[in-house]
Amino acid sequence: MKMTFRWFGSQDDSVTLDQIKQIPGMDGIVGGLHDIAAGEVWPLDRILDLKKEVNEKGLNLDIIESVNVHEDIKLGLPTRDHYIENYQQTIRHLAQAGIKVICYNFMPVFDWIRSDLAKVLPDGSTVLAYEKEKVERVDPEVLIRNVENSANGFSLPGWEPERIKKIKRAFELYKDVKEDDLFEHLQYFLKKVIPVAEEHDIKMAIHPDDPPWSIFGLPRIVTNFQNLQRIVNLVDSPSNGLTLCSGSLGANPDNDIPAIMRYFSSINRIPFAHIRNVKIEENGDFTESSHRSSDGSLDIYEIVKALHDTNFKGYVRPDHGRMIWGEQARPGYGLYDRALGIMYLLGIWDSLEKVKAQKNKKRGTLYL
Ligand SMILES: [Mn+2]
Repeated sequence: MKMTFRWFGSQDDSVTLDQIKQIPGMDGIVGGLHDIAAGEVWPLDRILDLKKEVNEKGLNLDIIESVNVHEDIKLGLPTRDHYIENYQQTIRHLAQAGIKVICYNFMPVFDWIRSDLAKVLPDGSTVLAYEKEKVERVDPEVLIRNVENSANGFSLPGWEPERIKKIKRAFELYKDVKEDDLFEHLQYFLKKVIPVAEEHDIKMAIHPDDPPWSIFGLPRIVTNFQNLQRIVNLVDSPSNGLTLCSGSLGANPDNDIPAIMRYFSSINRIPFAHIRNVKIEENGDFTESSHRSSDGSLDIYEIVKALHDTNFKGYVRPDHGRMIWGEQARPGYGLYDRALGIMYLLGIWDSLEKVKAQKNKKRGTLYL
């Protein structure tokens, strides 16, 4: 397991590479070029500049999150081929810079959705939260404005202004797109990009929908075990993998996250995992709690153990964190709570390693 940390670049992140470097066990950065619109080719020189900046601090840049998929590809429009060719070219450029994993998602119109980016918990920390009733009642455009206004001056990943502008038109276009259509459009995309990824030894890793259910009547397919299995089978290749995100899938209590982790890790389809906890309420609302198992609804120990038991060699990052100790940062992406999350994850991992070593030693002495 290699530990990583998402970083939005020196111009758009309150956290510095020097700070990240000091977190114990840190392997590298999960980076991206966030100003490039979905569908455009990522210029090689910009990728190399980012890599150089990160490498100079002694950190790796092996993962990109995300190369966004143009809406026309998700919609299956005739114009998609042009955007798919651009995507293939971006994969080639990323390969030239030594990138190993590309995270992406296939959510129509919206990326992740929350009703509140700074809900105050009893201990004074603030967290991203989702209140079902609020989201279901709100006009999507009002929701967007609220999200933009409470981002502490940072742009939010996945909420690119140019995509959001076209929102009304997008809703119309999706009117007749059902879940099966979306699977078909994903397969069309994967059939064209996976061979390019394979050729360049890159793993494509789809991120689950967040939350993992339909929002505003839009179809969503990266939501549960059955659908994940269907997705990895759309194109049977080690390059067709998952960014298995415990918090996204875990917002639905029907998803057994340790079992999902165990299965897809055992078939080697998790190049990248996001690990965070969520606390689910009776009515389906949820908040993003600290990583500690007892603070949320997910058993983080069992999730890490599932990876450990299956000899997981991929990348992990703490996903979002709470905002604590007065930090001002992009919601979910402060330094302190994510660093605490890492120490919890590494504490579990190291304990499991120790137990394994002791077991092996005992087994060894039997034959002496
Ligand atoms: Mn995630």
